Amino acid sequence: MLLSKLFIPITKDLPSEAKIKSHQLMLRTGMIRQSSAGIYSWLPLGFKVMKKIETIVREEQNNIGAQEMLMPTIQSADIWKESGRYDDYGEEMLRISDRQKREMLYGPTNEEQITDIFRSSVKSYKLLPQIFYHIQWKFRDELRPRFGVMRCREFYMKDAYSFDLSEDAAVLSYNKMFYAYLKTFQRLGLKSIPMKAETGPIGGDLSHEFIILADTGESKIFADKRIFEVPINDYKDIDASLKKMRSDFSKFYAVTDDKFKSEDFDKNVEKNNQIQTKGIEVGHIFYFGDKYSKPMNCSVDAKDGKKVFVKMGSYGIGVSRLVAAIIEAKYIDEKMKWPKAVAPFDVVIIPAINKNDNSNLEKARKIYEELKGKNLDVLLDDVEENISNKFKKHDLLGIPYQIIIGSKTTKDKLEFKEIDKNSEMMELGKIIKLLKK
Ligand code: 5CA
Repeated sequence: MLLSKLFIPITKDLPSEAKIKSHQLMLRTGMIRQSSAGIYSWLPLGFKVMKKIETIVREEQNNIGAQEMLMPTIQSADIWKESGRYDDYGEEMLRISDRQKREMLYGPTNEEQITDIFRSSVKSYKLLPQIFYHIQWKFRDELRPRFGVMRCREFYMKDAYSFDLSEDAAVLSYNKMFYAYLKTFQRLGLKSIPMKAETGPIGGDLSHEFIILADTGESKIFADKRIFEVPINDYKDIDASLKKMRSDFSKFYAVTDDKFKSEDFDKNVEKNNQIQTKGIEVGHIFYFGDKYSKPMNCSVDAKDGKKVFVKMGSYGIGVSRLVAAIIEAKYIDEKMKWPKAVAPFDVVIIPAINKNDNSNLEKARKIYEELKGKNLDVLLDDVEENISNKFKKHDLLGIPYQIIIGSKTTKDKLEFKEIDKNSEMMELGKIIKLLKK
């Protein structure tokens, strides 16, 4: 992509409404634009990063056998009345009526809708277990939307739902998802910690929040610091090892403020292992048994012919929130630093362009074509602008690698720079190898 053709409306001014770094940087680099309170448009750069995150989320869901589908954003109020949540959900739910005066709503989550789909087509235990997921926009009329896409009203979520015959089987589905979450956040370059959590309006009694550390996080966390060292091994689909992995994490105390009791903290964690810090909730998983299947009469025939209400869990990842969360976790000073897996581009080529001499730009174009031919996602900064302004701009954009074409360039070596390191002179072949790694 040529920078001259790319729509990145970078602004110099610090947006006054933005209180945290990710919100400031996302506005300054034109990743998002507010359309009304807590509702954002995703401009090309922001959208590209979000799509890369979505792909990783999808791959890890597919990897544990979850099946992708797509449910609508607008739901009928009837199913929510059946589950009993229509009144309970309160003002966070955006209620709409259609031209026939039918009560509709913009879905804040999809437990009712998936239960309705499931009960109308699955009648036998033979079709269990099942895990479905979709990646879809949600709307929650938050009282105080804030911090940009971190806590907004319209947001993009991966939500998955599991259906099992027994509680034991359901816990296995829960463990699979627990593992998929750890893997997903690891691939995104994040260290996530599963913490025991309250279930809130989703319900149930088994729940974990996945938190990443960041000073600006809204969740207060209290943990045994050894939980940060628990390894995430590659588990095959074996029940026992998944169970072991969850129990490896469970050995160490880690809770958010709503579950925190100082006497428990002191009893379970030695003073020198205690940490109190802040984090961002990027995912949340729940097991709630028959909370929805019972009132919505979603049952299957078991082997002995008896009707059994299916045991369900639900599992969310804030895909749009992750864009901001990654910035919060990674930025250094004023500089954005995208992990390679989700960076908007693999590398940017920055030629020093002089009004009377096109030779650097010509060289840069050749390298650009060569890198594109190697399937790299390359940005060429072909804008005629002072080189120091260019560097400032690219510090802001945070593309992990830069190739600088200027006075240091020789016949066979180019100036190559990893974003927060010193540059070194390198042959193009070696650069390509490094970028492809
Ligand atoms: N039904 C369950 C699981 S599918 C559920 O809705 N869980 S949740 O309420 O915890 O949301 C899942 C994830 O969505 C959260 O972990 C968070 O990352 C993201 N999220 C929730 N509310 C918002 C919001 N207002 N703005 C941005 N992201 C949000």
